[in-house]
Amino acid sequence: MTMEQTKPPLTLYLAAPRGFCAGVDRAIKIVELALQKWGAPVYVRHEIVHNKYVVDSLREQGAVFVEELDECPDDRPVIFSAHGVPKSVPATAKQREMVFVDATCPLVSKVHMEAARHHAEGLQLVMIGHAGHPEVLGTMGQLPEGEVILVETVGDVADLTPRDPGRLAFITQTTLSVDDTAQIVAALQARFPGIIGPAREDICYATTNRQAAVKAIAPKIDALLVIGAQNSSNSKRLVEVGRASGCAYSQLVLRADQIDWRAIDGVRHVGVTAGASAPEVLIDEVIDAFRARYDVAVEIVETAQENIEFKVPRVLRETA
Ligand code: 0CH
Ligand code: SF4
Repeated sequence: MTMEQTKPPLTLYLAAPRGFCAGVDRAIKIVELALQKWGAPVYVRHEIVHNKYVVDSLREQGAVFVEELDECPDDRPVIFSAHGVPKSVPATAKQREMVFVDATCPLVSKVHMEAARHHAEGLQLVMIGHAGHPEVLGTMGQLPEGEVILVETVGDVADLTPRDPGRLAFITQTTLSVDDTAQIVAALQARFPGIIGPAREDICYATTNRQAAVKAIAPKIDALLVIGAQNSSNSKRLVEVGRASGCAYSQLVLRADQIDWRAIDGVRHVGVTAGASAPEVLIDEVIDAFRARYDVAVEIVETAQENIEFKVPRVLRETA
């Protein structure tokens, strides 16, 4: 009997869509093109996207990752991450006459513009999001202090003390749980019936699609692996969606070496997906790790097709 025949059978259900979204693709391209155009080092304020593998490979090509602009010299280009930055950051870069490229996802910038529009109409804003997340800091930082109040949970809605309860609008982080956010929006609308906002929320197409795909595979599987980083909000939400959809074992893994094989021993139906910042090469690595241990059948469960692409900023277009 060959080794191949002794491997136990296992079906891997691959969620589609999974992995890179258009905003992540563009942000990584911006760093690569900046390195081509200006040479190393190119500074990047915050992890361009929340994935150590991506960050390490760009670092090898000459990118230098920092948390704040004051860690960058005046005479080297700096890129702002996909999550967006407070208004003060490009303003300071301009003052210092730095070359900078903003890799904020256009769908995050859209929320920034929504916030500015409501503010111009004299409304105070409520932002649904996670405290301390760079996207939340960037979006809240579009407006003066006190103009955006953060709520994280349904419970927070009861504690809100707005300036004028009749003059409110809401916005959201783009990478939240669709279901949890719907509940917070409902609580806001119940307490402030006149509150203005988007049709549902500002969660982007990629986040929505990846969560829907997890819901579709959940009934078929006994374990879910989400490939993504611990600081990746959208990836963590996929783990929660898996659990809420009935998959008791739902785990985030950065790459194959983090899989707890003992925990899934005996499981024959495993779901695999990846957050918007996880590269496909890490998904392949996970599939290969399963193939080394099991006789694997792969089934793709596709719930949507994505063909969105965002252009890189003009300054890098001819380099592209
Ligand atoms: O999910 P978060 O926002 O933590 O970020 P990520 O993992 O880098 O994914 C890309 C989203 C960037 C901004 O929406
Ligand atoms: Fe843009 Fe959505 Fe991707 Fe964030 S997750 S970078 S908002 S497409």
